[in-house]
Amino acid sequence: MINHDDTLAFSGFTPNGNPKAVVRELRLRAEQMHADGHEFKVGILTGASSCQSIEGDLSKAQAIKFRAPFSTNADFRNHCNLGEIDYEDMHLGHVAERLRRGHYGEIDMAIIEVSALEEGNDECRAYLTTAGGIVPTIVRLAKKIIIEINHFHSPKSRLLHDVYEFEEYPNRKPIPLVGVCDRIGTDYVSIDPRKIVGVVEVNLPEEAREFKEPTPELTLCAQNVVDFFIRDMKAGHIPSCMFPIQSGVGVTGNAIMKAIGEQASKLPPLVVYSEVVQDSVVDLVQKGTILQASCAAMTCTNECIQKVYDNIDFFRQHLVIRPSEMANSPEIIRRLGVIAMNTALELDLYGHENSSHICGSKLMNGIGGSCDYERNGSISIFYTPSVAKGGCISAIVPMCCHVDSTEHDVDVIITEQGIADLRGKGPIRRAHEIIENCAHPDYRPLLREYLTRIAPMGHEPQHMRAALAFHDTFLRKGDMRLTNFAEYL
Ligand code: 0RQ
Repeated sequence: MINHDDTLAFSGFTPNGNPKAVVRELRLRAEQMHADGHEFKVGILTGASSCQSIEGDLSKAQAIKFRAPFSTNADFRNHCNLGEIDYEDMHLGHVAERLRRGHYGEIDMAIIEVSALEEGNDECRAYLTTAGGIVPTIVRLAKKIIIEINHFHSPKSRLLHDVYEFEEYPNRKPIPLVGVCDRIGTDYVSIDPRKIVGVVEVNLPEEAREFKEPTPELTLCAQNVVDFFIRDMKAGHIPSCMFPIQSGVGVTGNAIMKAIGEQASKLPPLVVYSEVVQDSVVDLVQKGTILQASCAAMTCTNECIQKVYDNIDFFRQHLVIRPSEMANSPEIIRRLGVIAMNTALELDLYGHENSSHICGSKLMNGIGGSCDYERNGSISIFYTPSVAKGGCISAIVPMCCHVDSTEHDVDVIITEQGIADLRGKGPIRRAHEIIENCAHPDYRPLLREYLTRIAPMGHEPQHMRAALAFHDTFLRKGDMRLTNFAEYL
């Protein structure tokens, strides 16, 4: 039923909630087709990143033609950087809308994972598992649908979901969500039974990620995040009840949330409005440190997911899973005053941020939902350790080699060195704040030299040959500390 050149859309958001069985068979079919001398490549759309079976194994099988909107998979990254895959790195909050408006063409097949399916003549009700993603939209638009009923998930997962699809322009109404755990939709996704061409019953765990333990640098970053909250509350910028917080996916985001939890006695009870909740947030919800959490996916380990199912009567009162266009909606993020916190690969002297490309060309992951939140949050924070690769890379550079969030969308930068508060400051004051508070001491002399001697003129000074000297030196000599600006003058 799946053919070369088809566009496939999957349930899931991050490695959770993805279908697992059909995609594994699809990879075998692709390999067989290639061995028989036939072309076989498909387009793949998901809510966010997905799992090894979808984007890792299919890219290794050279079976992906097009992919959107996000990936965190190392194999996918490698094949993308070989130029084999047409990858649109796209704001997650925009994907459902782009689908409705036809920018990805027709969806030939939607493949979705559910914990239960209620069949009816005119409507089937599908109960989602650990993610909301883009499912309401893809099942409505797809020509055909395959459903995987995965008995690994408790049918009680339905109690976590709030399914709601936005109306399309010009008829869109205000989205009536005013509280983090409000529910404005249904607990099921409605499916036209005439489109269902297959139902597969499986019992397969999530291809979930394990997280590394926080490094001392990340623990210091988290301490600085807490100090920033306390400072801003004292200054009256953040109300004493706090704003809801968002934290990005990944090792750093998980470690920061865990460490914030450990410092929780210094803060009022927290509320999370984010696209993902990871193990750290679920643990904090259970402890009562986090009162409410809303997300598009539980990006959690299998043990953590089972814990949620085992305590569903508790978690259903504190945790809601939504479609990604809702979780990442600018309207809601702005209304709730969410504090956005995401991880940067690098930031420049004026606050431009890069989280997606290394040395200008090589894809890391993508922007995911980071810009949905950073652009629309009440406070936009990026954190990162000040150096990477044993100190050979500085996270603070004269000019970013690729920009994801611009200086206009970055309020605060936090590293293990300290906090740079960019609000209310022009470019030069920003640059001093970033160098003195966030750059690693090994790089401060070089950055000061760049700002005062190399690029001293203009409103936002940059020297067009030396601006990327850190990156060029890293590519040539493997260590940004060896930068010699004289070579670029
Ligand atoms: O590599 O471990 O080999 O030394 O980058 O990656 O440790 O996996 O950390 O999971 O927090 O990822 C920005 C990629 C961080 C992620 C990024 C190297 C460093 C290390 C770091 P090693 P880890 P994380 C919304 C949020 C964009 C999307 C987003 C990301 C590895 O957070 O994809 O925010 N963000 N989504 O050594 C070269 C540099 C580097 C560098 C670090 N400047 N150059 N390598 N590294 N800085 C959620 C959703 O969208 C669902």
